[in-house]
Amino acid sequence: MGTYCLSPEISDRLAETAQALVAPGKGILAADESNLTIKKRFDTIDVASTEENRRAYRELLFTAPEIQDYISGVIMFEETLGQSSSDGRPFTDLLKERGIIPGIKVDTGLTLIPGTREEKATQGLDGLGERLEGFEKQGAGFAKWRAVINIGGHLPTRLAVEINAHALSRYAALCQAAGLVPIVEPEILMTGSHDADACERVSEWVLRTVFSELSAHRVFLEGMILKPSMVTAGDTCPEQTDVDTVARATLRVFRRVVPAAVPGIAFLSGGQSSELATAHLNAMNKMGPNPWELSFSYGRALQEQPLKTWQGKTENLAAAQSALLKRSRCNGAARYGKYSSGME
Ligand code: 5MM
Repeated sequence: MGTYCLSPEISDRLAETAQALVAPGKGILAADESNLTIKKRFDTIDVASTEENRRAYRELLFTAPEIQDYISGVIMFEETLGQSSSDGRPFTDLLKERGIIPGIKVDTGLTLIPGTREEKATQGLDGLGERLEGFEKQGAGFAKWRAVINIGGHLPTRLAVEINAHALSRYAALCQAAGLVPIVEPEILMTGSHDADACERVSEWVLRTVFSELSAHRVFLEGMILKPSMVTAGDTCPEQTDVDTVARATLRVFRRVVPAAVPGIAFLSGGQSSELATAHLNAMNKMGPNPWELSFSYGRALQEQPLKTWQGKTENLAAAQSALLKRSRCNGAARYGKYSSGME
């Protein structure tokens, strides 16, 4: 009964897709900014967040030459999943033709957990089963749901950890029933003055709770991807840790808690600089062998440079695409522990 109630066809497909997402040398481009978030990003380059500008920017990313050598999948926002390139090709088809798996963010954002000090739960479970079936028909091969945990004072509370682990697991089980690989993203925010030890303790606790709930919800581990944050000090902590210390602490936690049946761990960048996110991934892969693939699913750490280069101007398109290719190539090398600052 290795796959619970999934048919062999579905479980084989899930395992195959999960493995393809963390194929050697490749990782995931997180381009699933909601309209509120992409507006914040566009504000930094003085570009209006119109539907056409959002579409044009995503087209720039998805058509960047050669990225298919380093990018296995792209996570999109619902609006983007239904959009097409300027020559009329649906983004889902365009990506598939390039050998890149289209993915979809299915959570609908955060809401305050009553009775807590600003802790959040992720919304989107109502009607999710039907929505997932629709996304699968639209061409998505995987989905993503992000839970957010804060460290600081008495946070996180047990309530916040349990609510979030439960929702992630309900989502993951629903995805697999619809034939989509769930990316399970419990993000422990870097915001705050906590030290790396506090992050390590909370990371272990959160991940243990998540895997216990995933098991209770009969999630097929071979058909999922974990998307966690790394073990770092908070962004305003006076004692920042060096690259090897981050890599060692992160691996210590994951080796204790993440079952070897999970095919891959694809880290988020969480506000780290592009170069540091690459260096951390590289250090962890150098410290292998590990039981799972260690990969990336970066948003800002892949897009910051292309966005800055683009500035909303057609004449900057090729340069912006080169910037994305460069970051993708650096992270592709980090998948083998072969990145060096000289590549910058
Ligand atoms: C694109 O950012 C995602 C969340 O967007 P919304 O807040 O608009 O829903 C986020 O889940 C992202 O996919 C991951 O955190 C990875 O992005 P970073 O920038 O942390 O690598």
